[in-house]
This record gives sequence, C-alpha cells and structure tokens, in this order.
Amino acid sequence: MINIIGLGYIGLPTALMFAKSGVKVVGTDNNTKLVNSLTEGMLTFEEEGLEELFQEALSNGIKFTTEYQNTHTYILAVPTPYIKESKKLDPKYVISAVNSTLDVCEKGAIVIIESTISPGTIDKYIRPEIEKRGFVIGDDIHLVHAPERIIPGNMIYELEHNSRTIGADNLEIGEKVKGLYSSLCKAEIVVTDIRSAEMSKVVENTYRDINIAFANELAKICRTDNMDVYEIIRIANMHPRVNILQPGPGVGGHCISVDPWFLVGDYPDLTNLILTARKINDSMPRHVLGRIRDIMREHRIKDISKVGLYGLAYKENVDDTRESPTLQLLERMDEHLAFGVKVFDPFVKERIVDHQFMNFEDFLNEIEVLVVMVGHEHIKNNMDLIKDKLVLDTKNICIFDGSYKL
Ligand code: SAJ
Repeated sequence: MINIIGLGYIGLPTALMFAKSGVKVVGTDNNTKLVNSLTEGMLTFEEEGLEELFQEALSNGIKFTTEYQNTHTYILAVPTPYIKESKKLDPKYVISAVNSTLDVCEKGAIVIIESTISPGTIDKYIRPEIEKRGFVIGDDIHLVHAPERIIPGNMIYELEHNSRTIGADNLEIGEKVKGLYSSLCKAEIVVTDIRSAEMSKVVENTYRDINIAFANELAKICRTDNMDVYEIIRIANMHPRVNILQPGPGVGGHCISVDPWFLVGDYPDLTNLILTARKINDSMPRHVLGRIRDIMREHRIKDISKVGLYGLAYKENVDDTRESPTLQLLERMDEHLAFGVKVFDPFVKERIVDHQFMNFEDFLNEIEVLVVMVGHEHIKNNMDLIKDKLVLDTKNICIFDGSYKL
C-alpha cells in the first residue's frame, strides 16, 4: 500500500491514477473538509477527465483520511510556498510531512518527495531533520525526489505520457521507485541522484519562463512601432530551429512564476538572464494597464468601473488563481487607488476579489471595455456576445476585426 500525503492539484490526480492502475492507495490530507468531501465522492477542483478517473479509483478501493498510515512507501505532494519578500522556498510543510511520516512508517520505508523544492532543499533541510530524530538514511529510511511534470488542464494525459525523473541516493532504491511509477507512467523514467532531480525540475520551469519573457519582450517592441507580434512570431516559427512562445498578460501559476526565483535567490551573482526574464514577465500586468489607459483615452472613457477583466485563473480552462496575472494587475491598481474595475471568470465560483461577477451577461451589461486576460474555451464560444464591446485581447483569441492587442 502507498500513502499519498497532500491531496491538492498534484497529489490527488497522482493518487487516483495509482489506484486506477491497481495499486492500493490511501490518500492523506490534514484538511478535514477536503477529506470528507472526497470520501463523500465529491471532487475539490475541476480538471479534464478527473471525474471519470475519480470514479475508477473509488471502485478500486482508494481511501481518504487525515491520518498518516503505517506502511512502506510514501509520496509527499504537499505545498511548497515561497516567501514573497526573500523569494526563497519555505520548506515547512515538507518538513512537517516528513516528520509525521517518521512517526508511523515501517523500518526501511521509502519517502518520495514530489513537491517542487529548490535545489539543495533535501540536503539542507530534510536530511538534518531526519538525522536529528536518530534515523539512519539509507537504512531506517530512504529518500527519493520524484518531481512532477504534469500541466494543469492536461494532467491526466500527462501523468501517463510524460517522462519522469527519479532522484535517489542509490540505484537500487531508484529502480524500485521507477518500478512503482511505471505502473501509471508509460514514458521513459530516468533514475539520477537527488540534487540533479531537484535542479532539473527548476531548470525546466526556468527555461519556459525565459522563453515566455522573450515573447513578451517582442510584444512590447512591436507595440512601440505598431508591428503585429503574432504575425512575426508565426513567420519566425516557420524556421526549423525557431519556436517562440506566445506573449500574454503575465506569467502566473505556482510553478513558472516561482521556481526561477529559487535560482536567483541562491546564485544572485550568476543569474542575469533568469532575473531579467522574471522582471519582464512580472512587468506584463503593468503593460496591460498601459494598454487599458490607451483605450480609455482614445474613447474618452473616464470611469474605470466601465472596464471589465475577463479571467481570474492563471491560464485557460483551469480554476487555479495562484499568482494569476489578473490578481497581479488588480494588486497594482490597488496600489494606485484605482478601485472599481469589474471581474468575471466562469471557472472561479467563489468570490475572491471586489466587483467580481458570477454571471457573464450581467458582467457584460455593466462594462464598455472588455479585457481578455485568459483564453478560456468559454469566451471563445461566446465571441458574438462581446463583439460590440471595446475589446483588449491580451491572448490573441478574438477572431473579429477591431480588437486591441497587447
Ligand atoms: N504562458 C504564456 N505564454 C505561453 C505559455 C504560457 O504567457 O506561450 C503563461 C500562462 O498563461 C501561465 C504561465 O505562463 O500564466 C504558466 O503556464 P504554463 O502552461 O506554461 O505552465 P504551468 O505553470 O501550468 O505548468 C508548468 C509546466 N512546466 C513546463 O512546461 C516546463 C508543467 O509541466 C509543470 O509540471 C508545472 O509547471 C509545475 O508544476 O511545475
């Protein structure tokens, strides 16, 4: 039996997938409300294919509890928040999960950390914590880092089809864990050491951040001289060795906008490109604000409450709002005492900001300028409802003429 600790965006799909593959799984989370909801057969977030997977896992006997189990294998998928001021990782939840595991585990248990951690976290924080309690690593307990790679919006498919990395202190344990993951993962699984696994995960997300920053910088350059950035990227990408990503209103989510900071925090003298990319991506909400101001001036609109932001999620077709460009933009407006902009997101069912609408048509009725911050399918399917608005389309999804671009 494996005990999966943390039933959030990563832990839950992973637990369900293992259960579907025939592995006996108990999912543990300290949030009683979440555990009760899952036990009653209710999912806690939306994701393509998750409901079907949930039903299959339930029929294969998956259990949910707030208690850590006495067993041999643990997968830790707990949050790893970062400290806003220092941009460093806060390992408190991983440390606490490791400690709770040590309280109950069998001798020789394998503890697999899936949560993204900054390079060196296991050496700096986890090993000392375990040794402090008198456990011998490599005998009483084995440590493994198996960072996840799945992308929200396509998690179920990617759990099965993405290759994976297993970082372990010795090959035998690495191969054992590889065997476990191959029950759900059909792609290649690479076994390496723990530091390489930690670093490669952060490097992957940093690579994407830098490439998005390049697209965003191009968008700004093109804006100053009235060139069509999308056309330029489309043409450049026809070159066999060029693959530029898409510009947007900023980079959100708990991964790409966070992980590069770990490298900046740890190697401040060496991270010029990485830091610049972060700054460019973080500057995009301000660029959007400038574009809103241009449109308001051009049309002599003085009242900010006539502006509506479409999308609160950090990207299309998910309900996750962590670090979302829209929240970054609202924070910026707040600092400048610009209150009253209206907001709507069909995926976000709870009220998390002021002037948030729950009904799309009510929202549209109140505004003159619509800012598309997220390209949900929902808005793509409702183009005819927004055609008569002044539209600032930061995601280049509007198919009608006359919309303003980034
Ligand atoms: N974005 C752009 N332009 C693009 C692509 C993305 O502006 O061309 C924006 C999105 O709108 C969003 C942000 O970047 O705000 C991040 O979105 P994403 O879809 O690029 O990635 P995430 O954060 O959902 O997931 C990433 C993935 N990492 C990589 O692709 C290298 C995923 O595989 C990881 O598992 C995940 O981070 C994670 O958990 O680390």
